[in-house]
Amino acid sequence: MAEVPVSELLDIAIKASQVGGKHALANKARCEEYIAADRHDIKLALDVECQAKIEAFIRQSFPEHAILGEEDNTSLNGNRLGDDKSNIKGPDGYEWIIDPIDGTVNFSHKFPIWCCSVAVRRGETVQAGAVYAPDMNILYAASVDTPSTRNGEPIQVTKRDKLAESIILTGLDKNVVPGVEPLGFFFRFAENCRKARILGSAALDLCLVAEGIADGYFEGSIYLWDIAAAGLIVKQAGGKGEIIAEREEPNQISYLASNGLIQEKLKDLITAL
Ligand code: LIP
Repeated sequence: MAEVPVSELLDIAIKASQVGGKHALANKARCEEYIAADRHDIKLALDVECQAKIEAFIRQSFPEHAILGEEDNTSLNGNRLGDDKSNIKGPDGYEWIIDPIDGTVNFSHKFPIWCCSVAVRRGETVQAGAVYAPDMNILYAASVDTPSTRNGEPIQVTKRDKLAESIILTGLDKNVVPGVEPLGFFFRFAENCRKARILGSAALDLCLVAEGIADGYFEGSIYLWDIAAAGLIVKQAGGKGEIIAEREEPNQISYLASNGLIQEKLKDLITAL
């Protein structure tokens, strides 16, 4: 497969995240147009629409690349593995990874912490990624060749090395009964760190770590599309991100990221549970 300059991949990732994010923003009045809902999660018509817009945009430049998106299967809890939209994704093939609206529940309730995330990987390595938060007018981006930026300005993780002084972001996984596993982690962070917080968008949580606002992030069950772009943004801002475990569903993982200085201490906290 023809090699694409990383700068070109980054440019398309940024523009694609803006295509998706702007479509959601322009259609905010439709934020309660559900296509599926259960007690703790929803799926909006706009989730699916935004992904279709992003895919069409990427295909204009790279019709042969594979695409994996959260909305490949629109059920809430089904197998979300992307259907094979390209038959030429080999070990060196390119694959775009899309979360059209990360923080769908926030978006639907007009809570401004939501974003559109687009990454592209070659083999196992994410090459470029962009996270666009339209309500706050913030664009985070990074590539393997360039440092992370927020609205074009370079960003850096914090230099805090004490858990006791750190803010840790986490989330309540929609597939785990609230009150059991994720809250165990929340309590452990709350006990041992300055503050534990739950904001509702994993991609933005990670960007806050990259930007040097929060110090760490952990979620016991999250999907590849939530962390693909923002994980690179953390790394290129001087931090560390790693998959702690593969979970039951395809593309479902436990993911830990931090400024790097507290990574091992956080890992000890998590595994101590
Ligand atoms: C959501 C995350 C959130 C996490 C939820 C969910 P969605 O993504 O970003 O932080 O706790 O379980 O995965 O479904 O809004 O794209």
